[in-house]
Amino acid sequence: MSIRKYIPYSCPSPILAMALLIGGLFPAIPAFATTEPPAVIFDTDMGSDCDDAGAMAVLHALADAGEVRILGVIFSSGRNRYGVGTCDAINTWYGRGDLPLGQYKGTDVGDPRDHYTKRIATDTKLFGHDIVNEAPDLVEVYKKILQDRPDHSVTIITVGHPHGLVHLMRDPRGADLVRAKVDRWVAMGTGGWNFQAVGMSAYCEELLKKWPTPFYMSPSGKKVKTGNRLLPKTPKNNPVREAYRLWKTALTDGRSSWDQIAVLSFLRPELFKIEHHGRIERKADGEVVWNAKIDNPKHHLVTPKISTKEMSNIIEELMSRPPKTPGSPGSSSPSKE
Ligand SMILES: [Ca+2]
Repeated sequence: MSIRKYIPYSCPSPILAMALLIGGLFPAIPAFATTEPPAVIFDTDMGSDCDDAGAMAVLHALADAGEVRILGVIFSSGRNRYGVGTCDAINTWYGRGDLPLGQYKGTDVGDPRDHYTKRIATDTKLFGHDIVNEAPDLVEVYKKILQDRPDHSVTIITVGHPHGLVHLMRDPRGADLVRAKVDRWVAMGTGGWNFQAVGMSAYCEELLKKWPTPFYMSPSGKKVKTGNRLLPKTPKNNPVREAYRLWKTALTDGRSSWDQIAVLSFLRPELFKIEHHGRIERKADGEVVWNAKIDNPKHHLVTPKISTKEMSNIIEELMSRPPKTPGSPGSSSPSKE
């Protein structure tokens, strides 16, 4: 349990830095910050690609290892109701079926294509979960989670279209809570999809302009293929395995790992390099890019510093770990495929 592991990127405050320094120099003195893993709200567009399921598996595996505490899961797509049920199935698989779940109630943002979530979400018998396609409004869930947390202690990780953060900031109480409770926002993005496509472009400028906390962008993952080596050997009622089985040929050929890398960029910072000078900006054509020439002190770019193969091995292993406390019936029965 290293101090570094519990201070991803940077120390959130001078007081905390001093406490950790003292704790490091004099191990007999307890450093309070080392006893609590970082707390994360995970915001996903589960359904149009399978790396969201892989990222949730990585997050749960790290939670099982005591490296993170998951506070809740937000499903951001308004055009596919079953993503939220798939999030519940995955939470249930890892013994966290009672985690708060939020859902976008509008229909203006989201990928209508669904490769796997309806089949997983509606099969409550196989996966043992209880939410199919309905959860409370995401702004209310964000606020409920944030209001009970210590100041500047929560990290929001978005691996889908982050318009929920705009709705949260438009809510006066939500904006106050973001300023008080959120330490940073980590986003999978740049390029066109998450910040531009399927309705997100209407929110992008407002989000980049108004978001008040440090913002870490993770753009990497296309060449890092996972889901086809160890994941197929996990039980058939593992909903993460099922997401990869149903998403084209991901379970046999693997799939890019953008969303898993965004999770690791926060929780395994030793694997990444961070550029601090630059800013995330939206070009006239809507594309979101990193501009290294102009600095926004709150903006940071995070990219892997290990090889594609090393990253792939780390993610595959994390995605395929058995749950520490399985919550789904029959989860210990091995797959025969
Ligand atoms: Ca995604």
